[in-house]
Amino acid sequence: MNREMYKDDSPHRRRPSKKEPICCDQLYCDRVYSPDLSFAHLHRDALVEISMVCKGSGIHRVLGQAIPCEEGDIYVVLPNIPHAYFLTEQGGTLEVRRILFDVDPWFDSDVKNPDNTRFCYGVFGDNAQVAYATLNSNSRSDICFLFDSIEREISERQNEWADCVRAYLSLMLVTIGRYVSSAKKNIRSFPPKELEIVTKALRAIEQHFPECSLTLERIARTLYISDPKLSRLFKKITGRSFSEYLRDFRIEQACRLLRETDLTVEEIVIECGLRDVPSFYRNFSIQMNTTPSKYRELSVKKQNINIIGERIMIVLSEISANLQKGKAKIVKEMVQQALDEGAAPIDILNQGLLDGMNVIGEKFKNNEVYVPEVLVAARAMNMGMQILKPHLAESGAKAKGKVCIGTVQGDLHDIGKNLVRMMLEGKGLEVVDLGVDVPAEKFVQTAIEEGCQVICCSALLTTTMNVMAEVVKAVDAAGVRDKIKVMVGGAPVNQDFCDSIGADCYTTDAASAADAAVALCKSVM
Ligand code: B1M
Repeated sequence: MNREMYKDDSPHRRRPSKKEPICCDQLYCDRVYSPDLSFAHLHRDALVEISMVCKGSGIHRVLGQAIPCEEGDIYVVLPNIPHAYFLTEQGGTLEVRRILFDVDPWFDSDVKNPDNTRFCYGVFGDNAQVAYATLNSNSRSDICFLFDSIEREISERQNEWADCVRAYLSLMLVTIGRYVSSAKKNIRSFPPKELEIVTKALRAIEQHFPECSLTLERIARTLYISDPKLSRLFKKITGRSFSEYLRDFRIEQACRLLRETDLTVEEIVIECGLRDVPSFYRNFSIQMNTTPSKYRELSVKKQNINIIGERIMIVLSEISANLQKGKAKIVKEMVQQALDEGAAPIDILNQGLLDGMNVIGEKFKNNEVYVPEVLVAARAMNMGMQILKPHLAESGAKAKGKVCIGTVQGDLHDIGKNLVRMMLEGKGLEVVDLGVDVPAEKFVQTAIEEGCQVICCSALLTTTMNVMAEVVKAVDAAGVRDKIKVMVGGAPVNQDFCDSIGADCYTTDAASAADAAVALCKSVM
């Protein structure tokens, strides 16, 4: 194994920087997030890599061959195999979770020959250098568990952590091995010597692509082989001729510069060692199906969308933080700001207001905050809701129906109930709000008088839940059971309780309560 190459820290061969490699480069584990572009040049010598596509789809280029990769695909790549993940030009996201490990110190006698696959426990059935499979959801969660365990062992480094990592890794290889036999296919294998030659040629392209004078002949000379031999091997292993590969590589770099810099097309042509501007335009449009300027325009747009997305996330987290501090005025302003910046009302509700309220709830439970803090937070939530409410209503589909809602007798909690009411209104239902501390008879009397199809009962206390049973009994007693349905909800309520009292429907949250109410209204109208 080529340790010198492995230690090369040139930008093309950058080592991910999130965590330091451990124990003599034995093992490295990370997650790679790619916001917009390819993360190329991931290959390393002396390391085996296990990678799993956790999100999105893209291209895994292995030895110049493009393999479409998608969520749930898992790859095991042998040392010395140049490979890289790319987003497809449609964009989107691609998240790949990886473990890189050096088998050398673990399997001392076995790995001098990079074609020796014994340490991978039969993953590479037919001497291939890359094995891959698409995992089903069960095996995916097994593998994710193993990734998590390995990451945890590496970061915590408790006693015997290295042995644990080894054990998890072995288990992972065994699990993957089971699936690879039913995999799509394996990349073909090549004799080590041929592979080494082409790998060196590929690396030379990476390092010297800006030089116009880079030719197959020049590389062949440095590798001490004949031009025809290199040309033949190159085509055999990468599936493309040297000149095609070099051209595509340069175009790829040009794309990167178009996305990441303000360089002019003329400057990019020079930076990438391309022949001239007209041939760049020609090749670019053949390969990318668009012009360089349109490509740049589109990627700027995509970046802006990402930036806006990030800004919205910041505003939402500030809404949550300010709500927790009870800063009602600021919350109100920030809800407006989030709307102005294009945030979806439901996201402002869930990721801003409700997120903050949940934190306060947890703290209240743990005696980290007390009633006054909860009250000011609730007030801030209501102020935010004043701004949000009409927008939630707008974003909901209109549906006809009438319901009454209230918090049951003995219970004064109304934040959740108000939220359910707003979502009901958002769905276009007419809502009669009976407030808090509502006796069973009041629910039924109102429903009959107002012509409601559904009674919505909210309870937050275990001591008041039983009033809901009284509501069901009162509806029965009034002889309107077939015309009026009873819905129940609130933190202590669950489906079992709903069934036990004979109510018609239970939902966990305000949004699903609104959907269910619409369906119930339809069923009795
Ligand atoms: Co009270 N409180 N509280 N409290 N309080 C809880 C509920 C509690 C869990 C706190 C705790 O100990 N961890 C606990 C209840 C324990 C239990 O019975 N299991 C509790 C207690 C004990 C009390 C007092 C008894 C405290 C005391 O005085 N010693 C007292 C009771 C007063 C009374 O009601 N008689 C009391 C008082 C108060 C305040 C007045 C200070 C305040 C209420 C302010 C107000 O509502 N205007 C308050 C608050 C704010 C809470 C917590 C912190 C937050 C509740 C809330 O608004 N959550 C709560 C702790 C917690 O939840 N972690 C707690 C946010 C709200 C959006 O969620 O209401 O669950 P929630 O609504 C959800 C879902 O449940 C669902 O949709 C909503 C979200 O999408 N949903 C439905 C609700 N109704 C639905 C109906 C549906 C469908 C879904 O269909 C019809």
